[in-house]
Amino acid sequence: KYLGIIFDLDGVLCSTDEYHYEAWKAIAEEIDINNFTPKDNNRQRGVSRMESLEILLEKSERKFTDKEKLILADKKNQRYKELLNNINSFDLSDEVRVALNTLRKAGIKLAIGSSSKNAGLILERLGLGNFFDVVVDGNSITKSKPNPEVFLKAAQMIGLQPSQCLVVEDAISGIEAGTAGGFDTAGIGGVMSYPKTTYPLRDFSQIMNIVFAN
Ligand code: B16
Ligand code: MG
Repeated sequence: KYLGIIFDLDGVLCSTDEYHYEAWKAIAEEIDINNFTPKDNNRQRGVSRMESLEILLEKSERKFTDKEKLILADKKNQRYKELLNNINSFDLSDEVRVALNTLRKAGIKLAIGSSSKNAGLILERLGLGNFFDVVVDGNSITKSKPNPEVFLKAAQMIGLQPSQCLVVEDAISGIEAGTAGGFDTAGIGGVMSYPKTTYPLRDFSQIMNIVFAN
């Protein structure tokens, strides 16, 4: 049934989510928000950079102009990119590497569907620069998750219908996006027990069970 898999990047193939948190926290402190928590950061998973900033600014009394917001988002991205320099191919776990290679050998189409504008850079650093059949990221979409655009575009580019693809996600926004697009979803971490998640993934290698059993 599943001829293609569309992977979210941050929080699924690698844990850049921790770097996002650290970079946002630095921005929060700069504008005197001292109660920015991992829980707030969870709501930023899968949504665009500017929408993530709005989530952070909910904690501030101050109003910010559009220009100030762009400066803050840009600063966050600079800090985030510095942190991304820590990533190398050792950050790709053996479990993920084996699963990706096994699925590839079985002839399954493999795509990335990420909201991040840094997806290309992250894939390069992980040593996956040329691995995927298709990469759709924050640079090629107009609406970020929970809108299904990123996944629909990826499915179209690998030449499959949504019903033939599995979306693998770690974020509520991503499960919502997959569901809205007509995809079955596999949920990692916090979204394992989310009601709309089709398959909970206790570990990454379970993707192979799902794909080969269906
Ligand atoms: P950037 P994903 C998402 O990536 C992150 O989960 C989310 O926290 C971030 O705000 C978004 O990318 C935009 O990232 O600032 O690098 O463009 O999970 O969809 O791979
Ligand atoms: Mg994610």
